[in-house]
Amino acid sequence: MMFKKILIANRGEIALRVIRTCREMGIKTVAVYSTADKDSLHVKFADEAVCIGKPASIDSYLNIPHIMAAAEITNADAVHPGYGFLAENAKFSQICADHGIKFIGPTPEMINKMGDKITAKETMIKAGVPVVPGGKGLLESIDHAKISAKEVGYPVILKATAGGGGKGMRVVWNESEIEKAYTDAKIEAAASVKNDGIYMEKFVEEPRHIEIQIAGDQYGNVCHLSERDCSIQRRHQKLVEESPSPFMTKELRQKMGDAAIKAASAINYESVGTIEFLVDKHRNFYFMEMNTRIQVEHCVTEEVVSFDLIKEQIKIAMGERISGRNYEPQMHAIECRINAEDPYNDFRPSPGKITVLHTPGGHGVRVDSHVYAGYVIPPYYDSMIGKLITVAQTREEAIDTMYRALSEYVIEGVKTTIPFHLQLMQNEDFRKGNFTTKFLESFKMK
Ligand code: MV4
Repeated sequence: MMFKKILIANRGEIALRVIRTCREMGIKTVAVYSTADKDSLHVKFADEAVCIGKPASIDSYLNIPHIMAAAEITNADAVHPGYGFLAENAKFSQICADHGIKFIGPTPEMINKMGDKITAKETMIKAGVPVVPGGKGLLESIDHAKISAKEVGYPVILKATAGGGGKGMRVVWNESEIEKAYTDAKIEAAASVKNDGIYMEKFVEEPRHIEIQIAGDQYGNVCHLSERDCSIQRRHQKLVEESPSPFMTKELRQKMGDAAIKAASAINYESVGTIEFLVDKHRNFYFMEMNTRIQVEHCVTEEVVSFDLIKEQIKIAMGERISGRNYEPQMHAIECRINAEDPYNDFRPSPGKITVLHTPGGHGVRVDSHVYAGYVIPPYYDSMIGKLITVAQTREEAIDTMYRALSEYVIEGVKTTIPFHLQLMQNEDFRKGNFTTKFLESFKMK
C-alpha cells in the first residue's frame, strides 16, 4: 500500500522534517496548526493546512477529535505523530486504526506494553534483556518499601510505573529517608501522570545514558542502527546527543544491539523506536525504557549510518520490508539543541520574536529548524529553535566543526543556548568523552 497523503499531527521542526521526506517520496502532506502557529513554516510548506484550535496544546495538538476531523476532510491515508504530543498515546493510535487511517508508529498494544514501566520491565526479563535489579511489581505500603529496600540494598530509586523522563522519581540513600521519599513519589506520580503506582530499583550511580535505535517491520524483522549517547542532560532535558558514544566498544555495541533487538522482538515491534539503557562504569548495561516514537535526536543516527529514518518509518508503515541487517557508525555526529532559553539564568525560557537570524552552513553542518527572521517563538510549546548537527570522520573533528558552526550562528531577539554549547565544546572533560548523566550538575557557565 502506498500512502498518497499524510497528515502531520505536530508542529515546529519535526513537522517540517516529515514534510521534507514526504516531498521526496511524492506523498502529499496536510499540516495542522493552532492559531498561535498560523505563520509557521510547516503551514506554508505543506500541500494543505487545517487550523485545529486555540494555542493551548490541549485545544489543538492534543485534541484528538479536531485532528481526526482534519484527517477526514482532507482524505489523508495516514497520520505521522512526530514526537511529544500524541506520539505515544495508545488511544490515538487506536482511533486512527478505527477510522482506517494508518498511524505511522506502533499499535496501541505495543505502546501500552512499553508505557507501563513495570509491564515493560517484566516483558524484558522474560525476553532475557538485562534490567536494573529491584523489587517485584508495585510497592504496596511504606513497610513493603522498607523490606524491599533491605533486600535490594541502598541506595535505591523509586519510580512511577506510568512515569518516564524522571517524573515521580526519588533516590533513597538509607532507611531514615524512605518514608518521606515514598510519600512524595506517590503524590508527584498521582499529580503528574495520574497514576500513583510506584516501584523500586537499585540506584545506579553516575550512569551513562546510551540508547539504541532500532527498526522493526510488519513481518517480524528487527535491526539496530547503533547507539546515541544522551548523557549530557539537565533536569531530564537532553541538550547534546552524539553517535557513536565515546564510551562504546565494538563488543559492547554488539551486546547492547543484541539486547535491543531482543527487546523490540519481544513485543513484535513495528516502526522505528529506541531502547534506552543505563550503562555503569564497568560497562554493565540495563534496560531503562523504550521510546515508541521517532526522537528529537534521530538525526545523529541518520548522519552516521546514512539513513533517512523518517523515510524508513513511513515505508515500514506502508508494509515494506526492512533489510534485516544492523548498521555500524561510519562517521561521528553531534547534535546541539538550540533552545530559546537563557543559559546564564537557569535556562529560563525566552520566547519572543527572532529579529536577526544567520544560520551556519558549510562542510559537515546540518541545521533542522523551523524558524526564520521575524518568526515569533510562542510561549505555549517547547522552546526549541532548532537542532545543529555536525558530522565528521572523528569525534574531535565533529566537535571542532560544531564550535565553528556555533560561532557562525546569529540569533537576536531571544536568549539562546548557543553560549552554553560554545563553552561545552571547549570543556576538557567533554572533549575527552569523560562524562556521565551527572556532568551538567557541576558545569558552570563562565
Ligand atoms: C535511574 C538512575 C539510576 N538508577 N535508575 C532518569 C529518567 C528516567 N528515564 C530514569 N532515570 C534514571 N533512572 C536507576 N535504577 C538514574 C536516572 C537518571 C538519569 C538517567 C538518564 C539520563 C539522565 C539521568 C539523570 C538523573 C537520573
